[in-house]
Amino acid sequence: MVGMMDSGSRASFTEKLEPLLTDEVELRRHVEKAVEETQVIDMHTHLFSIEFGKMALFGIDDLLTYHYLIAEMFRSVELKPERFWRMSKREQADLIWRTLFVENSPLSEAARGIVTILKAFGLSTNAATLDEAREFFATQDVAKHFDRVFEMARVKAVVMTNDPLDAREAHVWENGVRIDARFHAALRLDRVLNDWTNAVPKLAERGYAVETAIDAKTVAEVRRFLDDWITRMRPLYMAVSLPDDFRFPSDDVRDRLLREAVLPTARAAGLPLSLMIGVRRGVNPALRIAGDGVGRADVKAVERMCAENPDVRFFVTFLSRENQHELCVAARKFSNLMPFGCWWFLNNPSIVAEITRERIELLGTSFIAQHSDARILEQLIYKWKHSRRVIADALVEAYTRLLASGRAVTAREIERDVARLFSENFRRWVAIEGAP
Ligand code: RAT
Ligand code: ZN
Repeated sequence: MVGMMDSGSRASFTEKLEPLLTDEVELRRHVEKAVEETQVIDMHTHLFSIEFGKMALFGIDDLLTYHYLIAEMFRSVELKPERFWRMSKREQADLIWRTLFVENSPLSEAARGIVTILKAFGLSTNAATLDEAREFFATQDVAKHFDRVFEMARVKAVVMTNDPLDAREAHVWENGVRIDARFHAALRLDRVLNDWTNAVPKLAERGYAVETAIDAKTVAEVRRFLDDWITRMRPLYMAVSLPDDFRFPSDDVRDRLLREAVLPTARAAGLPLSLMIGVRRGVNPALRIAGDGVGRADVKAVERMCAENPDVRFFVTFLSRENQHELCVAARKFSNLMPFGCWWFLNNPSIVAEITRERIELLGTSFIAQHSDARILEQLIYKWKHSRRVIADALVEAYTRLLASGRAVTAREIERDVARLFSENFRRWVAIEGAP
């Protein structure tokens, strides 16, 4: 209990009927409830809806062969990567289970995530084999299972990562298949912006007259490509992951494509651009998808981009812990910059706790607290459960400090704040149903 508050003798903007939460235990209870119950819009995942067929991953074998776990497995077993890649998915999952869950305690965040999922479905968390889990996932009605997972995770919508140059994916879009309304598209530009030489023949195959050397015609054709896919996918934003040495401005192809094709398209279509910065692809190529690393990047690149393009909105996340504070400061300077999520190697309780606290201290509630990056459906359960726990603690701490300074909040204010962090800050920036 922190002192007595002036609860309304003078005119107050907090509604008369809403009690001020002046008791710390009550305050915690309300924050935990709001964080627990508020539905999220998960603004960056690699999930696909059922309509995408085999690209929609779910079940124990996909969960265990998640690349975060593959990387961890290699630390505890003597096995050449080439041998691992020759194994079937089922064999890989068995090996990962044995290595990380039977022969070792699943203490890492990604391993504990599996435990959280198994527990959520009432499955054994310490079985010697995967028989029970396999039987469970194999006997679920897929559509009902998707609904159930969304409900369990309290996720109302997810944003996919959509690569128009992926033939399997393009096929679904081009056939005009009606996609589950909970799955929104994001137009991913990695191939075009990070691998232009290889993108050129792919674009040419699809009827776009582009050349490796960028000229006016090529720029116009890239814009036509983007426009066609915006019409087809109706993405909520365009996105790209960028290396740690990303600079802006810069004297390279990416800079020209950004300036002459991507940014003008973002402006014309009113689409935000999402920048995910600091990944070092293929640090250990033998590990394939599990072989990427991290590097500290230059936040000034984002500041310059935001300054030069005040009419474009940027969602930004950095992969390096060292860049987080600077990102918060940059966001204070540019209202067209929205920091989001604790990405990939940062999505661990200790780091989410730190980043969320520094964001609250510097930005209040004007950021997007988290995204899941889920690749396999049921990961929504663990990633959101774990994040909610840590975000709730950070908020309790912030409100308690505020209370000690002399300002109590109401339950409704807490709900409003959590809604901003979990969906509204995103919703306001994209053309999602219900957006202003
Ligand atoms: O977190 C991940 O799963 C990474 O492999 C990447 O996909 C990353 O999130 C990205 O979107 O590039
Ligand atoms: Zn991702």
